[in-house]
This record gives sequence, structure tokens and C-alpha cells, in this order.
Amino acid sequence: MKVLQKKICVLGDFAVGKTSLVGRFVKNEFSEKYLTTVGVKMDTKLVPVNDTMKIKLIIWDIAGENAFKKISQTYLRGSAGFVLVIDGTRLSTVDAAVDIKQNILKLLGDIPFVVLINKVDLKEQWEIDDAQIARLNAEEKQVFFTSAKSGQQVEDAFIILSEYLAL
Ligand code: G3D
Ligand code: MG
Repeated sequence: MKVLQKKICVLGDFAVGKTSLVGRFVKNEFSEKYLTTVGVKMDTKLVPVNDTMKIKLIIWDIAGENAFKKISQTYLRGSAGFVLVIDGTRLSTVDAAVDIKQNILKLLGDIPFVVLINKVDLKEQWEIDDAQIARLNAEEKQVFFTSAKSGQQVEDAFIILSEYLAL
């Protein structure tokens, strides 16, 4: 069995659910009382991608109230891919995600990523409408509707990203 080690970063505006999503994926639980991450948190998880290969994800959860501008290049260095998180209940987090994506493209080039529209359990409070979702679907490689609270599509998103990383 071959194990490939890959660093990924979880990125997105403040309070979109980055830390909660990583917690859910790594431990498969949701806490209503996640503390805001200070600095960088690292988690690892082994993801089987096929009969002969596993990806060991090194997941960097980068804190920061100001979306991307304060994220040091040092944190991003060596990232093989990233998870881009939008909060469905806050429209402004879409623009933040687009900014981050463009910055990553400049800094790291065209690396694999997945887009997560999080808080799908609060769908009745979503500010993102069907037209915007359709646009994101057309522009992005893969869009997932996730909930760190219920766990919906969280694993799927990380597994698909791992499959991209295995290519
Ligand atoms: P961040 O790491 O992107 O800054 P956090 O975001 O993971 O700290 O989450 C920010 C807030 O959103 C937290 O609430 C957290 O519980 C909540 N949250 C994260 N994901 C979900 C989700 O899928 N559904 C719901 N309903 N809430 C979510 P608090 O109240 O602790 O600030
Ligand atoms: Mg956090």
C-alpha cells in the first residue's frame, strides 16, 4: 500500500466554519463550542483513494479574521490543494472566497481545490440564491453543500479532494 503525504489548507472568510468542518472530518463530531483558532492548527487523516493508495492529509486550519490578507505565504507553502469554504448564510463570504482563490492562483498556481458552501442545515437562512449557486457550479470544479453540524457532504468533499491529489 502506497501512502502519499499531502498538505492542504482550509481557507475562507472568518466564521464560515473552517475549524468545525475539519473537526467533523477528522473526528466526525460537531461541537457547538469551538474556540476561534489562534495561529495554525494541524490535523492529519488517512484517506483511502483506491486499492493501492492512501493519501495522508495534513490539514492546516489557518485562523485569521481578515480572510486572506493576513495569511502568510509561509503557511501556504507546500500546499498540494485547498478547501475553500463559503458560509451560505452570508453572501459576503462568496466574494471573500473568490479573492482567496485568485490569490492562491498567483501564489501557488493552479492546484486542486474543492468549494464548500457550508451551513446547509440553516438553508432557510441562506443568502446565496439558486442563480449564484448555478454560477459557482459552472465556474468551480466541484461545489459541495456541507454542514459541519450534521456532517452532510463533509467527508465527500475531502475524499474528492484527496482523489484529485492522487492523480
Ligand atoms: P471558522 O473556523 O471558519 O472561523 P468556525 O469557523 O468553525 O469557528 O465556526 C464559526 C461558527 O459557525 C461557530 O458558531 C460554529 O459552531 C458555526 N458553524 C460552523 N459550521 C456550521 C454548520 O455547518 N452549521 C451551523 N449551524 N453552524 C456552523 P459559534 O456560535 O460558536 O460562533
Ligand atoms: Mg477557525
